[in-house]
Amino acid sequence: MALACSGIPVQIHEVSLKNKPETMLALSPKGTVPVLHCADGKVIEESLEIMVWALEKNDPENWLFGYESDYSKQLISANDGPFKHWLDRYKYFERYPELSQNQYREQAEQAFISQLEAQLTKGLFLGGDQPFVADVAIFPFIRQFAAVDSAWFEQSRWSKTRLWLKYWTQSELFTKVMAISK
Ligand SMILES: N[C@@H](CCC(=O)N[C@@H](CS)C(=O)NCC(=O)O)C(=O)O
Repeated sequence: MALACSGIPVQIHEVSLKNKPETMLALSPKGTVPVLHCADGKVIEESLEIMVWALEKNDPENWLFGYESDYSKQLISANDGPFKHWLDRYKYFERYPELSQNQYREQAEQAFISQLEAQLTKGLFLGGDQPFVADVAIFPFIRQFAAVDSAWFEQSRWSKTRLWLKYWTQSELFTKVMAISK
């Protein structure tokens, strides 16, 4: 979405994580996606860095506003760290029999969803009334969280988070990039 928003043309190569192409591993031995191979040969192998790289070149929606703040960093690291940890267990609870699926969900709610909800009660987006890069970096993970049990999510107490998620998943940009990547 950040690449599309910035208008930078990219070629997308979908890869199978079970059979990673040699060309990808040669560029980025750590073997995770996404990997961006820039025209000047530079390789960027962290999604957030790809977003910032693109937006630093062209940021028509001003998504980088507030990005350097401690709040923004805390939010993104809470997503990438504790929330992702509990989300994986909530999604794949069969692999982690120590707790029940509901207990994993509760951990994810406590670790992060409650913070998002409090924030989204103050403004429509995580940074206030305008979207910024953290909204775009985080919502795909909340989409995954919601999709584990959408009937539960729809009736949960997280009404502001639900609205915010709907905004992003129904946005023109998301619809466009999902169609491109199919
Ligand atoms: N912090 C990295 C995480 C990348 C990541 O872990 N991607 C997953 C897919 S969503 C992956 O490539 N996993 C490697 C594998 O499953 O072998 C980023 O944001 O780019």
